[in-house]
Amino acid sequence: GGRRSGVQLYCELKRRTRIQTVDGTEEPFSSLGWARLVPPLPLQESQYQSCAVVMSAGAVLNSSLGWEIDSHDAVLRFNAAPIKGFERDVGTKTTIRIINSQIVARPKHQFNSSSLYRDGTLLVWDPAPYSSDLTQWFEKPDFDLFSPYVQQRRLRPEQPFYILHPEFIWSLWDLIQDNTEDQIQPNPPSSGFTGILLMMSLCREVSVYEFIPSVRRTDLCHYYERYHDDACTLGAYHPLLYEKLLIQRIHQGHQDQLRRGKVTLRGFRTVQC
Ligand code: NCC
Repeated sequence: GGRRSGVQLYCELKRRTRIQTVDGTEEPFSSLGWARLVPPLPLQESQYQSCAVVMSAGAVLNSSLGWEIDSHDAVLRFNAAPIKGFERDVGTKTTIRIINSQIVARPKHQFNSSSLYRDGTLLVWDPAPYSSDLTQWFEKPDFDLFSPYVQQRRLRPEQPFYILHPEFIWSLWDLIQDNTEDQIQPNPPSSGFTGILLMMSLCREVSVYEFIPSVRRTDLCHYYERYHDDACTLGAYHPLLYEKLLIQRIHQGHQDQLRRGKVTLRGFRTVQC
């Protein structure tokens, strides 16, 4: 895959991005009665006007972006990223939270009891092997997300909670590889990239904060933790650097917006290709 214009790239992303969740229609989930376990309203049917995607990067600290983030109709956050104590920089609203399977499986995150995971819609994903069948994945996920998922659905059926389909995750990886000159590592895209494409599908307009590093760029990994590692921003396991290069190419705003840490993207619904 060679380098193409921003418009061509955008249109390819639009054409190939199809949100898919585990909906209980496929084995082994159909036999287990998951069609009645998953939320009745498909995720794909949510629609928003303006959306903010808030990355967890350390460079969010002292950004004073909170008011701007809150001015969007929907706000997407990731994993264990908190609001409390950081309102000035990250805002106060959470509409959707994407978590990886470590969050639901590892005791240290206290998924069942922590108030972090009570608000809004939850989406969990697990790095299933590329093109593995769902039964193999169900029997041997990277981190066991299935039992906590079932438990949570029974405990709090009113909170929309979905499992992102591995085919959706890997179709995004294919998109990155097909638009990158280098061979990228066969690891799934980061939660951040998945979240951006998800919101481009659900929203008319998307503001992404601190995915493309701003002038505040730092080796502080997360705004909420004293842990320093440049790999958080540039990528080690995830093809993060390549994800960032793609998103930068479809940015709609000015160059100085990028320096402030903001990428503006049009929702797929608003663009005719
Ligand atoms: O760090 P993480 O992601 O939770 O961050 C969410 C998304 O924000 C973007 N990001 C983050 C930090 C940074 N300095 N720059 C950034 O651009 C990325 O797009 C990132 O996806 C994940 O993707 O799920 C990840 O999760 C963590 C970790 O599992 C969770 O935080 C739970 O503790 C991963 N770290 C480890 O497993 C050690 C990380 O690799 C990816």
